[in-house]
Amino acid sequence: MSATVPETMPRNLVTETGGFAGTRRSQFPPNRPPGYFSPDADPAAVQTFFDANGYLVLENAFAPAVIEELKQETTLICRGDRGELPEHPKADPAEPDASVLQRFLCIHFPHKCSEVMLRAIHNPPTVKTLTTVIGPNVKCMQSMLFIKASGKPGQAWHQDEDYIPTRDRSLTGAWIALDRATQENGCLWVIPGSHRPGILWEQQWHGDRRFDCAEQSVNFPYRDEEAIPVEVETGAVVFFNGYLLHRSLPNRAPEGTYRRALVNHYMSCESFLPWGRTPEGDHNAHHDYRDIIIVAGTDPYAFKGYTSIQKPSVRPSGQGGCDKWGGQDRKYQGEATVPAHPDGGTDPQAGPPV
Ligand SMILES: O=C(O)CCC(=O)C(=O)O
Repeated sequence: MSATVPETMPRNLVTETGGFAGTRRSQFPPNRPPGYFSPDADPAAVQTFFDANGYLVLENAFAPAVIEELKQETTLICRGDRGELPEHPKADPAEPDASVLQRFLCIHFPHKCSEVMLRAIHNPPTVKTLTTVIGPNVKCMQSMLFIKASGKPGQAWHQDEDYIPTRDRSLTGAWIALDRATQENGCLWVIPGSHRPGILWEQQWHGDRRFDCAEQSVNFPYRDEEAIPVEVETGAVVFFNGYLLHRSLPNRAPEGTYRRALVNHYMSCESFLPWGRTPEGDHNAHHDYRDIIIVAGTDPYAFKGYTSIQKPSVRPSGQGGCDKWGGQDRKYQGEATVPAHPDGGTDPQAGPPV
């Protein structure tokens, strides 16, 4: 924690409750906490809540049949039926789905191999909300498909703009619940209002086995007790600003269950996207990643054209250690040695390999 709190630090948070208590009910309570909206909600109310808190929930954004299709597609992607994934040979047809799904925490860029995942990027209620919170011109640059079977770790506190930098702070995640997300199975936690100072906090290795290999943000002036769980029903979308501090905890639900979520990232078309290394000979200030999809309005930089750089990749779960990704000195709290790492590899939210 830093001693000085920026003047702009929000202290009167709009959110009053700590999310839904209890996780094993068949239904969440009918009275939602603030921040839960329906697709026909007043855009002004949506915008006011999002600007103040940095997140919101859009319930019933995806029809049950579409969620079912996305889940089936998730299984096909994991089995290698939409193309073989790096270091993950196509599954034997005799292997049960449950055993295949257990191998994956998250697959990056699923929309690059799947029409079904690509279509989800254009989901109309999602796009309508994006135009409310971002502006009329919106582009998408990334998708991540979390499978998160029971036993899999979460992601430590972080801000997405640390990984995907916009020039106007417009980065917005749209986190689609393919399964009901609860505290037990590792839902998102957010610190409401933490996006408002517009500061990217220092990042460090966490040394905590509850989390995957991504670093955690530190030295921010908020306490864990200020965080709230964002528990949602299947088909809801959690929108969150790229400066919002958020994390998720491990999935501690009974074995054989999942907390699947498809997360797509969007931003304004007006901003360049200096993501990944600046290409040789280019100026940093001109770097503009163009492997993007326009989902609303117009792109003022359409004259630059578009490209396709990314391919689906598998994010290391961190189970067994993070030495291959973060280096040999990545020790865990209270543990003397770093165990061998079966799935270490690439930076989990890395930019394009330019
Ligand atoms: O789904 C999760 O567990 C974490 C997602 C997340 O942190 C992100 O999309 O930035």
